[in-house]
Amino acid sequence: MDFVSADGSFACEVKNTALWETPTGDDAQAIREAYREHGVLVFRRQSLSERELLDFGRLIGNPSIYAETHWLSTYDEVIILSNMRGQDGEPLGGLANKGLTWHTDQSYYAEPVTGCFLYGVEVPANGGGTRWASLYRAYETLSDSMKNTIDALVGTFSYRARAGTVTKEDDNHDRARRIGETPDVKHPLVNVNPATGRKALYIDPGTVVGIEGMPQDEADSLLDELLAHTVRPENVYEHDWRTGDLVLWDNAVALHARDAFPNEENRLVKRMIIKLDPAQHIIPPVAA
Ligand SMILES: O=C(O)CCC(=O)C(=O)O
Repeated sequence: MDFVSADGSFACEVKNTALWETPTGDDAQAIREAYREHGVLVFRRQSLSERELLDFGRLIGNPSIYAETHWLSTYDEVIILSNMRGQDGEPLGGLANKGLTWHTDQSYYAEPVTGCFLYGVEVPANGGGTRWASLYRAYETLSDSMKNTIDALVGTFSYRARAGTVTKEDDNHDRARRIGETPDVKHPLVNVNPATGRKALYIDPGTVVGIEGMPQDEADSLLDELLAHTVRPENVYEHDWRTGDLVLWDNAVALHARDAFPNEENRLVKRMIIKLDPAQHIIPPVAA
């Protein structure tokens, strides 16, 4: 196995792997460490059944069940994101427009499941790429005075804000119930990796609706400034999907966004969320 920078970015590409044979021993450990260190790992051109995807997921953490159960694939842990429809005309999976803007997953929960896999099964020739921005690098490249300003700040993370207006279609998929069951939660805007001591920014545009003790207009402009700093091109990895690509990321240390693609093109990716080891990874804590 070789670990190299993906496209000169912070993300790490793991070369010379055949993940259908689940890595063991030193190889497994090297993958876990690279994942912890870089936050985004790229494996090009794999050929994985859902069973093999799940087995690889278990090497990284505990594959978990996603809230959107109507997007399920064969295994409860694997969901389908797609614009395609089956022979019965029904959608094969979900494709949220909200994915088009920078975000991180599950920040609105008290205990977010932070690991995530995307596996490309059918990908468009044009568009439909995915971008990641490192929240470690974002923090590390802030000025000392900005670090001092934000080190102890706490944000309010809101599922209601993230979910937006509940439409009738969403209602059918239980979104209104989920909004009711997911109260706003407070997380620090800066978290520390328990194993390495490395600090990462924790922002989620569209979900963080305020900062404790700060007037709304100041909070809004600080959050805008932090986002602009985070997604500067030198801090972003842009993945141009090819069939069989697998990308793993840690939602506590990276933002992501999908690019649009033409309606007439097909895109189907399989997604799995993974509960990560709290001794090795940042699990955003609830702020007191
Ligand atoms: O489909 C993609 O490329 C990104 C999906 C996404 O935004 C997500 O899984 O949260």
